[in-house]
Amino acid sequence: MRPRLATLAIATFAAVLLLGGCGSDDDGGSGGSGGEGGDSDAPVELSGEVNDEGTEDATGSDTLELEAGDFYFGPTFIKATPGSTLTLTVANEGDTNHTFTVDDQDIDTDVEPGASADVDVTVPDDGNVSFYCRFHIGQGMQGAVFTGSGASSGSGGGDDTPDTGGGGTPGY
Ligand SMILES: [Cu+2]
Repeated sequence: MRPRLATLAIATFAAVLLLGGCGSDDDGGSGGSGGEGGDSDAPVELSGEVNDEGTEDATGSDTLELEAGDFYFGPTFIKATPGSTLTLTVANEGDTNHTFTVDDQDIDTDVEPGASADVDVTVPDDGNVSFYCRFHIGQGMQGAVFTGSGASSGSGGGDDTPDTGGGGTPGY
């Protein structure tokens, strides 16, 4: 019996030490989720692969020609007037069928090679609308209409303007 008791005591002591040891230093930062596809140029972050053929500013216009190729949309990102309707003429310049598809707006238009089709995209007040080709989204054939509010307004507010207004009297 004696040896066992001693062992137990030691074990308990060790356990206390262990608990005490790791209690305080909580390893904080799960730092840097990193994430995928870090194309920081793109005005809209789309999930998955994106063949970026550039951005076009269509604000001030309500029509735009959109080239659908093998396998991309050009321009890939379209800046549009918030709350407007933008008519895109989707022209298939490629050798295979493509679609212009917007899930939220029930748009799903097939465009054969050499053909073109008009689609009306409702531009939200802010945020963006992503579109894709049903056949080739997995090959990066997608893009987005965006309004500019929200997207890419990252900087802001770094100014160290000294706080004026402190009149001096630390009045209590
Ligand atoms: Cu396609």
